[in-house]
Amino acid sequence: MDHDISRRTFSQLAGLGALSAAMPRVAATELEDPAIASPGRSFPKGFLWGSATASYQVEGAVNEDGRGPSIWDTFSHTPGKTVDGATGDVADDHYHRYKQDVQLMKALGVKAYRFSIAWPRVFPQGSGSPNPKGLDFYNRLVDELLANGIQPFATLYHWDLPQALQDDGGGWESRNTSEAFGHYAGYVAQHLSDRVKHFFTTNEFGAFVELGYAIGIHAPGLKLPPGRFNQTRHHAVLGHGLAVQAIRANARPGTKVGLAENMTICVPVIENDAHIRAAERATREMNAPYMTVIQEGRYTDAYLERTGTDAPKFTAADLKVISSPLDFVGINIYTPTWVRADDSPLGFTAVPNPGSYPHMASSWLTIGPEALYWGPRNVAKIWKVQEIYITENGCSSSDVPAADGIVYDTDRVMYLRNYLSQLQRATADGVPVKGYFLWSLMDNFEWADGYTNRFGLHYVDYATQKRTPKLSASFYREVIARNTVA
Ligand code: PNW
Repeated sequence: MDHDISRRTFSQLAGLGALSAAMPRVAATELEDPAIASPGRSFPKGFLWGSATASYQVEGAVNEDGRGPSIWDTFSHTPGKTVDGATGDVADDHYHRYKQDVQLMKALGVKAYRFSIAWPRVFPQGSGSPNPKGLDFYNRLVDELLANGIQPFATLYHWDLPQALQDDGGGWESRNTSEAFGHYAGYVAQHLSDRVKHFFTTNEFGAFVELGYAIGIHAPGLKLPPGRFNQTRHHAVLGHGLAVQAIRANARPGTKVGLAENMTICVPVIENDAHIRAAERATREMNAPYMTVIQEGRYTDAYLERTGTDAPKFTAADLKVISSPLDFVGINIYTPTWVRADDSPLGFTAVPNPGSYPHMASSWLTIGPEALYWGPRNVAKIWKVQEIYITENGCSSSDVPAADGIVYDTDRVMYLRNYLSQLQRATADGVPVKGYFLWSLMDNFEWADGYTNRFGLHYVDYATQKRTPKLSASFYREVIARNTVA
């Protein structure tokens, strides 16, 4: 009888406990050490591990210290717009508990924290007089982070537009908002850049413009006709460019600026030359209204043809502002878009997911670890970007605390391990990814989904505001400590 079969038969008869007691131990050096300390799974020295949140999703304290209303206050308080009528009025009460939350980060071992600044705290009306008490919260937060050895990475716009700007001219539909954004960005850079060395202008054009102004499921809840919508897209990227210029004009030397964009991540269906080239072509075309115009300073011919008489109106000067050079690019990556080569004029087709395609708790969050390889790889290849951060990656899970109070989110650990393996592959291939921000530090207000979809490494009991680390927090702590896929 084969030796291995005899072991299995023995284990069936005797049970695993008896097996482990009876069988000779395999030498640790043969099996365990290579798996644990495998240099092939390590990240480059100095790789920056971080976590991320956003103001309206965690802060609460919406009426404190002179904060003005944002479009998300208005939208979430409108009946029927969020699951269970949830709002960010309290959220994680991070505004008052930020010191405790910095300790959560410290326990994880993260060296960087990506947070966002609420525009209506700093300029309650969007423009005009600043509110120093609003900015003070971020002064306190930044000081607390630095005192704990954590680098602050600040996002200037994570969707909480001052309501006054929406009321006056339709928010991002109006060029006034782009200009007000530039002004606000310059003001913040002037006051924080002595300590904040990395700024992101906007978070996810591909979400706030599309979902807010065309699909209507995010604030301000509009479904604009195509011409007005494409003009809104244009004003959003223009706002980004004005902010880049204002930060450069007002910040201390050495301050770096970029953006955090949820690009469509085009992944070749098969890793061969034809499909890899198709995914590169698709990356430019499928991101034409945002990342491509920012990188190339022009809208692609196909985008202008596709939009026809509804194309945005713009000047050459606008394009120059929009494509102001950046120091780094942040990419938020959750899901892949599978792409194949074909004979169409553009030479690619996006392949729809079959009905059986797996997803995490949020139905949009389809699984494809390869996105974390091809996303940064294509950005580096196509636009010669030298410094890339993964500014968001993570997933929702139907987290339920076990009897011992811990959430054993094995599905999130599975998701993260597989995605990080592909990110490690990218760094090993020389793709210049410098850091990774896991979304999210803790469960929080998940926009229209309210508090139903949890993305945190820490479970938040919203009745008590107690934070409890999940299994995934232990996993991430180990990844960081060993700088390898654990
Ligand atoms: C991002 N989609 O949003 C945001 O930057 C975060 O604020 C958010 O909490 C996180 O991802 C998780 O959702 C997205 O429908 C929202 O494809 C929706 C989509 C993608 C990203």
